[in-house]
Amino acid sequence: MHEELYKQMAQSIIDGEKETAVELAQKSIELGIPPLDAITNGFVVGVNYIGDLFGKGEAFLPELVMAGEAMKAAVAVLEPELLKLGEAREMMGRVVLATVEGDIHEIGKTLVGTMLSAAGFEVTDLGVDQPAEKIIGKALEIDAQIIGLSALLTTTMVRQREVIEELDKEGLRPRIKVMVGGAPITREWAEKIKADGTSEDAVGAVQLAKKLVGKE
Ligand code: B1M
Repeated sequence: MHEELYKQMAQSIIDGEKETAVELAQKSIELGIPPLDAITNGFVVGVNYIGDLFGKGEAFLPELVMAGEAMKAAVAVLEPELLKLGEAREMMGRVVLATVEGDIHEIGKTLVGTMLSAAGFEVTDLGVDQPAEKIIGKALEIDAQIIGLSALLTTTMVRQREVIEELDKEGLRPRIKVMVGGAPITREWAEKIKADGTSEDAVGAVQLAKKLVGKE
């Protein structure tokens, strides 16, 4: 079902057609397609495809940028729908979310933040390229139970470890738990840097966050 629409969604990202991507996102809402299905079966397929081509040197930075912009715009249309799905009745906990220093990938991190909000977490999203001090400072300021760190580059994933080491140095764990994620992040990496957990996607991130605050 909706295979044709999903294909068009993927293609709109591959072509970097922001307006088309937005229209298709709106169409999926009208058709009653679950927003996360539209994202994962449609738009993500396109962004992964262009990412692979870029990795192989068969697509170039401007194409990656345009695909990223189109993806961001489509997800922004679907975000309110994702939030509506939340049947949160109680406050689950406070989360500070950020993409680590040196890394400007934001789409997956924002999606994780939206899903956490829908599940009842109070999310402070600091955005991208955030240094450890700022992330930890904000977590202390709002008395967060969880810090969520996203990294999409093999060169920036080490920054996740820096945040954890800094928290350890300050004696702030286990009071503040750390969850890590992003395309290059594996369970082995999470264990190696002594994170409290990782997940492959936004749905898993919500399950993990609930577990970390003891509200599974
Ligand atoms: Co970039 N980029 N990029 N990029 N980019 C990748 C990551 C890359 C794999 C592409 C490739 O070469 N195949 C590659 C990294 C290679 C590597 O490190 N091994 C790469 C590169 C090289 C670069 C630049 C260095 C390119 C250059 O300038 N030469 C540059 C880096 C700039 C910087 O950060 N300093 C760069 C720039 C960009 C754009 C700005 C053009 C754009 C980002 C736009 C934006 O975010 N506003 C972009 C994009 C779009 C991508 C790809 C194609 C797609 C990323 C994305 O949005 N995916 C990506 C290839 C790929 O990943 N397939 C690529 C969709 C999103 C929903 O998924 O972010 O994985 P994702 O998030 C998922 C999960 O990972 C997880 O849940 C999310 C939802 O399911 N998750 C978490 C994420 N964070 C989590 C946190 C959690 C838990 C789960 O807990 C806290």
